[in-house]
Amino acid sequence: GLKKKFANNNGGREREHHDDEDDPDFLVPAFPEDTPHIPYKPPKRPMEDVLRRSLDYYELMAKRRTVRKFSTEPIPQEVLDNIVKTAGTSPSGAHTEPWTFVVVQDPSTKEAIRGIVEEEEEQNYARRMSRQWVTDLKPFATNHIKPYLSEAPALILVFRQSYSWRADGKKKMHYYNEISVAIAAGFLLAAIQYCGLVALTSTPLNCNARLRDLLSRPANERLELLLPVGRPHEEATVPDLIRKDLHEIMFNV
Ligand code: IYR
Repeated sequence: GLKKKFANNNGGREREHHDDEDDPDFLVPAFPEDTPHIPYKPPKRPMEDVLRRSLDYYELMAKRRTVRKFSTEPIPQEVLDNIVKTAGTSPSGAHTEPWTFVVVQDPSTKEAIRGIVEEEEEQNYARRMSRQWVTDLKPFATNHIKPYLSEAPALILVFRQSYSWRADGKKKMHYYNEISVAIAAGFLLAAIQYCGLVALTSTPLNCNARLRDLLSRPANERLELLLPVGRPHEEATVPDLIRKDLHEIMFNV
């Protein structure tokens, strides 16, 4: 019952109450209930600095574009480490951190991924996507042939964990895992833009099972995004898109 709910406040690291283990009502938090709360004092910037930084960051992010033709120039491992670390700073439901980033630089694995994605995308374009959907993609000049999957120096595959297993063997629920991974993907794209690289935000339809198997990911993980990352090819072009105006996306009350 309730009185037992938080009887063990050590987060299950040590289990003294062995009698309670079989009791389905015996609950302990996923991490310690006695986690200390510590002061948080980020530097207090003058408001004119806040204004300038808000504009600077907007201008940087407004230059981000999805690129579909990549240079093969390798990315230093440390850069990949840093952008994935940045993605890992994202907020998540109950701090469950429900993401896994698989970074593929190995040429034969990239080829294998390309083979799987091209095979599935051929079916997608031919049958699985609606004719309206395929028509809506015409301005983007995409098709099932994906040279960037072998040419980009790195592919970052973003997996979403809907649950995980605690050290004490209990199933750990990942609350809000979808939005948590979506936010982390936003952090990753922003990190890629800030450091001066480019990416293609792709969502390979129907590739989850085959890519999960190829990369030996467990059953609690699902592929959400596949991001080729690198420098743009010298001949890369992008469609001349226009973004919505502020008054179309913002309403002040
Ligand atoms: N996944 C396919 C199709 C595709 C779908 C959308 I929505 C896009 O914005 C772009 C492509 C592909 O990668 O070609």
